Amino acid sequence: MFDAFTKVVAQADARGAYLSGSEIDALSAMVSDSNKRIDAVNRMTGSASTIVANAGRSLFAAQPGLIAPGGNAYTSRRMAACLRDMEIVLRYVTYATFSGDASVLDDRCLNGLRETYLALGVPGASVAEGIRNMKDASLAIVGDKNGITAGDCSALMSEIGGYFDKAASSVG
Ligand code: PEB
Repeated sequence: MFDAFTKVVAQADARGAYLSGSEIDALSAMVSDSNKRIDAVNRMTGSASTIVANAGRSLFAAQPGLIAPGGNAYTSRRMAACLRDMEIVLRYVTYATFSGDASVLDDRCLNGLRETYLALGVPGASVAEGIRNMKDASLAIVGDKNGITAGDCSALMSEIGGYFDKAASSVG
C-alpha cells in the first residue's frame, strides 16, 4: 500500500535514482494544497450515509428490476449487502483521496471484485452505475463553495472523480 510519497520513493528506488525536481515539486504542491484534500475527505466521510442512500435510491429507480422478485438486490438481505458494498467502495475512495494514491483502493477493494461479482451473479454494470451515482453526489458535496474559503479545487475534484471511475470500470 502506497501513498503519494512512498509511491514516488519506491519508483525512484527502482531506478536507483534521486528524486527528480519535478517529483519534489509535485509533492510540494500536494503538501501546500493538503487542507483542501483533508476537507474533501471530511466532507465525503461525514455525508457517507446520505451519499450511499441516495445513490442506491437512484440506482433502483433507474433499474427497478434489481429490487423486483428475482432481482439481485431483492430481499432485504441482498439490499443490505448492496448498500454495504457501495459504502465499502466509498470508504476506499476516501482512503485513496487522503493518501493521494489509488493503491489502497486497488489492492484492498477492487482486486478480484469483478470475479467475486461474477461468481455471485451480482450485475457488475449495475454496481458501476451505483458507483457513478456516488461520484456525482460526492463531487457535488466536495465542490460546494458554501461556507468555505474560495479556492481552486478542480485538480483535486478530477483526482477524486478518477478514483470513482477506476472503481466503476473495474466492475462494469
Ligand atoms: C464484495 N459483495 C457480496 C459478497 C462480497 C461482496 C464478498 C459476498 C459475501 C456477502 O454477501 O457478504 N465485500 C464486498 C466488497 C469488499 C468485500 C466490495 C471489498 C473489500 O469484502 N446487488 C445489486 C446491486 C449491487 C449488489 C447492483 C450496488 O443488485 C450487491 C449493489 N453484493 C451485492 C449483493 C450481494 C453482494 C455480496 C446483492 C449478495 C449476493 C447474494 O448473496 O446473492
